[in-house]
Amino acid sequence: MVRFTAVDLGASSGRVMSAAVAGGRIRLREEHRFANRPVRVAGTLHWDVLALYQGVLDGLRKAGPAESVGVDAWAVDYGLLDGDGRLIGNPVHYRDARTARCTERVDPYEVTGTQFLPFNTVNQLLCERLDRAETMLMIPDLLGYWLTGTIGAERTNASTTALYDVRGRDWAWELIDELGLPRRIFPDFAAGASPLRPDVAEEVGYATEVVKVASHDTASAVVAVPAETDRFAYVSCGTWSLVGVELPAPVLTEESRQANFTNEAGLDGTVRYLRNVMGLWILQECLRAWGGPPLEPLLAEAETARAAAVIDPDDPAFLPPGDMPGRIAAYCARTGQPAPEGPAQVVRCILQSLALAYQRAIADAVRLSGRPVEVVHLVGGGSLNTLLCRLTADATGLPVVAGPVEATALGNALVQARARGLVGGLAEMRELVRRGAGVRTYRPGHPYEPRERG
Ligand code: LFR
Repeated sequence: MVRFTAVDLGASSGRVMSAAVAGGRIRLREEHRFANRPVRVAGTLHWDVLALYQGVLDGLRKAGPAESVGVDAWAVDYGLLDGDGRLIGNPVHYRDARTARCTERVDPYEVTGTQFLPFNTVNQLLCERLDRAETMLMIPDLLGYWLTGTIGAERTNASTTALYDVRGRDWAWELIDELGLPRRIFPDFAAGASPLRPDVAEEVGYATEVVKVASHDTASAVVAVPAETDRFAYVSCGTWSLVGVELPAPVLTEESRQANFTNEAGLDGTVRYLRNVMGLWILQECLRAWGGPPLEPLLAEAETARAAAVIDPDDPAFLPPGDMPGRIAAYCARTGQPAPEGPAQVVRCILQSLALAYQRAIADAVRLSGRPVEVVHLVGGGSLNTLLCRLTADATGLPVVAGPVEATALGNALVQARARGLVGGLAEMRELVRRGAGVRTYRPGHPYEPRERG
């Protein structure tokens, strides 16, 4: 048996998972979970990146020795280092309002293939004073640097900056020049592994190395989609829902730009052709506004609650943290719909609206890419939400295969296993996931088929 450690940082929590690969199977165990609590300081919303790093160290210590470690996290955010390699200030959270002031002045879709999102790295960098900055590191690369002392960029996450040339597979240097951003801050791309710094090895209790995995969490999640053919759509469903297809080459047409589809880099030169749907964030913020009631009873009530209204989850009003039930009511008033009454109806309205947004994104992805789709793979935390899975099957008219829940950590560990020669390309990785993961299939129009594997 060979053990790997997957560090997966999400918008609301960080997780350190052990993955054991043996006998053609992969099994995960959660070793440590810690909250990721953004902090508003003097009006700006920051990530508490040192607390996250501490959580990673605690997790590595608890998990114990492993063949290697991989780090993945959300996209677009970064830390800036000065000439001595020290972090300049705390990274700013992509949900901070600062980018309203500074937005990309050019639209280079044919180069970057990136959808417009107000918080894309490019817009954030245009808000920064960069005179002291020597290096920009995306969050997983920043943590990797602290663990190993080695600086290097990684393509799956770099491709979310809107400063990456998706065909040339390099930073989009001309665009960087055109925007007046300093070339020096964009590090070389690195692959392979680097050993833990000796002081870090001492702190966690063992030496190992950090492998550059597909460090954008969504890229790792797509690696672990248990698809059997290439005719699948995925919904990587957590705080965000990333909805799309996997392609061999980007789609850079004007139609695709207008539909706000992004071409993010996937493993082995694949393209994650997808759209960001606001995701369970809206539900999470409602729960927070209601004082944190348990979700299960609410979901049970929502099963039979009246679907009073439909919202567009991607309305900009739902992006920043805040009073989500109030914003839903305001949206309904604005669009002439009766507002949902009480939490169960609100939950129903959110899930129904998400399922419809998935249907639209999948239909658009199929139309714009020409890739036929026979099944929807719903992975991540949302795959546990039976009602959401059923509504998605009904909205898309396609079977929804839900799971694995921890697709991201699995994808992270699988790339490490490959670095050790334990598994081959994507098809083999997915085969391994199919053998190990419990998945459940939901067919349109049926409550669900209790077909569990694994
Ligand atoms: C999901 C994700 C999305 C990205 C968003 C912001 O966790 O990484 O792919 O668009 O977070 O970084």
